[in-house]
Order: sequence, then structure tokens, then C-alpha cells
Amino acid sequence: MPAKTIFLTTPLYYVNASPHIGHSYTEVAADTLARYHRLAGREVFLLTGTDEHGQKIAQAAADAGKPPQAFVDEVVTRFQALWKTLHISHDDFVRTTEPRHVRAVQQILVRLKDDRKLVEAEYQGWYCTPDETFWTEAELSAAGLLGAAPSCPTCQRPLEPAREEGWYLRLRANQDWLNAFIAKTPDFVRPETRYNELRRLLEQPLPEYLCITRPKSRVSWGIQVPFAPDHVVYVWFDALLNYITVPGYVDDSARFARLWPADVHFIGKDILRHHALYWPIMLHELGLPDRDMPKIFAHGWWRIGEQKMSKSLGNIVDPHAIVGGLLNGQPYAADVYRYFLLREIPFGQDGSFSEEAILKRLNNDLANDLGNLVNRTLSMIGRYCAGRIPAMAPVGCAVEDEPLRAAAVRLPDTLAAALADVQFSAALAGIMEVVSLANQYIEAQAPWQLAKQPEMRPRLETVLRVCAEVVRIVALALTPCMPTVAAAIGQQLGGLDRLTLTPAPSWPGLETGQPIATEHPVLFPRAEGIPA
Ligand code: ME8
Repeated sequence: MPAKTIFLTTPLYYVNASPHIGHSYTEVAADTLARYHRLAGREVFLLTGTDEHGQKIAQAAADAGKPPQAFVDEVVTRFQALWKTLHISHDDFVRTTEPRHVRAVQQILVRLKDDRKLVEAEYQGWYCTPDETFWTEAELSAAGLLGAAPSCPTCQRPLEPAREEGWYLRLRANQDWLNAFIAKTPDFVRPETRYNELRRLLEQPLPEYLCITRPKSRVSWGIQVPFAPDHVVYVWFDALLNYITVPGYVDDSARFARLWPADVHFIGKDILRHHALYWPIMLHELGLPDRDMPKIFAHGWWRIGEQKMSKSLGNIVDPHAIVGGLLNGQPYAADVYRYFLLREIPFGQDGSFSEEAILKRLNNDLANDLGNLVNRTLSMIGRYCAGRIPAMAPVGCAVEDEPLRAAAVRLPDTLAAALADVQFSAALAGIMEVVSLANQYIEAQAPWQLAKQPEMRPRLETVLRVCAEVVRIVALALTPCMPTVAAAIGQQLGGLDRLTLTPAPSWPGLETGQPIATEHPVLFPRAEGIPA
């Protein structure tokens, strides 16, 4: 049997407005993990896309004076363009309005109904349109939010009363199963804080049912329920199913077996409830065994300075304004942005976004440390070695070279350990430690002094060869997060091999005498006027 493909997903973002930094965060994280596994020689499938139905989108289309389909057709292109700018290497991009998804959702609904998994009833409760989420009075009361004008426990915005006839999925009847499943699967949701949050949610009884249809009298922009002419599918039920419709749940069992279950559903903490309560219950009701339940990573929330990012505060940050504006003039602006997002905060925690914080990372980590290492190494090879990779002394590494060599060849293990826990900042910090070590090594070995003493020629060559080898391994390790920077370093060095995880990367791995590029332009021009 072929090895299972690593299946990574992002949320399907709502196309009611343009993408912002929050969306790009999840996307860059998922892409970095996908690139890492591909680099390590594994089969990967990265799925992303857009969530195009529901009341919120219908409202945004009406506000724009456009029919919903024309509206979403326009907005989706902004997401696709941004992913291109940010070098997102998805294997598929699904739009929930596509026939392949619509047909599969309808078949799944019919299957659930035929298997008597759905109940027809009337719902009475509250609805959050921005989150497209139902709340029962019992849930609001438990959250202390059931006043004269109840607000949403997730986003605190006002709720609308909802009283709807429709079709329902049983939640409470599945609660014992879900509790038992979660208790025996501590890595179902990461990080641990979110897992604990989920356990706390499950200490309360779940609502009896989840309404999975909406009357057309209220919302008509949705997938037609095949057995209820006056109803469309509830947008969350439709959207979550993408994770199985695309891998072929209804029409390609061989492909489904290869891809499913998802190795990581990347989501923000705001949609934990939908992914960690509703989604496993949907899969369980479809008859999927426990071993086919997916894994979830719910990351934290970016604030703008100390504020929540929101339309009403007018502080939504457009990634284009960062990559094409703030970082204008950076040859690898998208990679600088990717690096900032993943290095700045431990994945899973909240963080504060500011332009100054990006420019500090640019100056300190990238210009002073990484860019400087690459530039010094290549300039000195140009100057002292006629632009060719010098030979390592035949005895191998001297005592003073050994700590740096050892740290560099350990990098794949550092990455493997950090990324097994989806800890991008730890992985990048590990790479940057090697960069700092290499810069200290250059200071201590002072190749410019060695170059003045003809009898030290073999030592000069060894030192520069050690630096070149370290630059090679650093570039390989940076490939998942900074693909174009890594490629540029590779090109300047005259070629890169693949990152091997086991055994450790070859040392040395460059060809003695290989010409380096004649030009090695600065990778990260410094931003001026930023305190260190
Ligand atoms: O919830 N910080 O779509 P959405 C970090 N369509 N991440 C953020 C963020 C912030 N300030 N704001 C948004 C939906 N995100 C549904 C999903 S999935 C089947 C359906 C990211 O457009 C984060 O990943 O509201 C969050 O979960 C997602 O955008 C919500 O995107």
C-alpha cells in the first residue's frame, strides 16, 4: 500500500471582504509545513479555498449592489492573487460554489437522511451572522450573555433571534462518544490550551441539535437541500465538508484512503468549536471510525498593537500594504513577511502586529545576521578564492570548527523536533542560532587576517569552506519558510542539494572548485530609522 499522503488544510475563508493578515497567517503556516514535508521527500497535499455561501456573503453582495455569484467571483480573485504573492504552494483551491463540492455536499446530506441521522424539527434560539453560528439560550445563559440583547460568546457582537423549521444533526446524542474520543486522543487538538478549552466546553451538555439547513425565506444563497425545496444548507455544514469532498469521499475511495484523515487542519482559535465539536460529530455520524478522525491545530490571534483587528475600528491590515508598501524595495518582501509572521510569536499564542516589529525583525535577524553571514561568506570567497568554493583541509574540521559544524548538521533534527509540534518560531530560532554562531566564528577566525599570511592559506580556505557549508545548510533549512530567499542563496552559492533528515546532511556537501555566482546582491537592505 502506498504511504499515506500528508494532508494539510486551511480554513476556507469567507469572501465577504478582502484577505487580511489573519488569513495570511494561517495560510503561510500551512504552506510552510507543507513545504517542509515535501523537502523531506514526503508526499503532501495542501488544500485551501474559500467559503462562499451564507447570510454574511449575501449581505456583503447586496451592499456592493451585485448578485452574490458575481460578487464572490470578484472577491475570490483577491485571495488567489495574495496566495500567489506570498508563494503559497497549495495543491488545490476549492470554492464552495463549485459544482464538484455542491454535488458532493448534496450526496452526503441524502446519505445522512437515508441513514436516519437527521431530524426534522423547529429551532428556537439565536444567530450570529458575522460568525454564521447558532447559539441556544442554555449556552448563552451558561456564558452569562442572555440579557435583553444577547451577544455572541465568540465575537461579542449582537445576536439575532432565530426561529426556524429545518433539518438537524444530533449533537447531544453524540456527546458521550465525543468525550470518550477526546479523552483518549490528547493530540486531537493542539496546542494544549485549546485542548483544555475543548474539554471544558464538553463539561457542559451540548445543545440537543445543530441546525444544518436554513429556510430560503431567510437566506437563499446556499446549496439547495435536495429533499427540502425551501431550504439551503447551513454554511458551516457546507464548508466543513470540503475537507472530505475534495479528497474524494463520495466519488474516489482510493484517493480518499490515500489522503484522509487530515494530518493538520490549520485554524484560528475563533473556529475551534466548529472544528472540534461539530466536525468530529459530523464525521462520526457519517460512520467514520475513530482512527479516521483528523487532527487540529488552533493558532492564536493577531491584534493590531493592543487592539482587536476589526472593520469597525478601521484597523484591518492588508498584506499587500506590507509586502508592496512597507517592505517596498526588499527584493524578497514576501519571504520577509512570512518570516516575521512565523518567527514573531510561538504558534498557538496571541501576538501584537506592528510595522515597527516587522522592521525590527528585518534589521536584526535578517539584515544584520542572515544577510550579513551570506554576504561576508560569498564576498570573501570572491576576494580570496577567485570565486570558487575552496577546499577543506584534508584533516577535516579543526577543534575550533567543530561546534559550528555540529550545530549546522544538527539543524534537520532541530527542525524535525520543532515542526512535529508545529512550532515554527522554535524552528526558526534554531536556524538563527546557527547563523549567529557562524557570524561569531567569522569574527573569531578573522579570515581577513589569515589572508595576510601566505602560510595560513590552507586555514583560510578551510574557514571559508566551513562558512559556505553552513550557509548551504541554513539555506536548506530556511526553504520551507523563505522559499525565494533560500533559492537565491542557493543560486549565489552555485547550487543546493536536498535537505536530508536522516542521515544528517552531507558535510561537506559543496563541490570544491565550484564557481559561486559573480554577483551577490544584498539580500535584505536595512530599513533606516528603526531602533535596534
Ligand atoms: O471562519 N489573527 O472564515 P474567516 C489570526 N469561513 N488569524 C486570523 C485573524 C486574526 N486576527 N482573523 C482571521 C471562517 N484569522 C470560515 C471558516 S472552514 C471550513 C470555514 C484567520 O474568513 C484564522 O485562521 O472568518 C481564522 O480561523 C480564519 O482566519 C477565519 O476566517
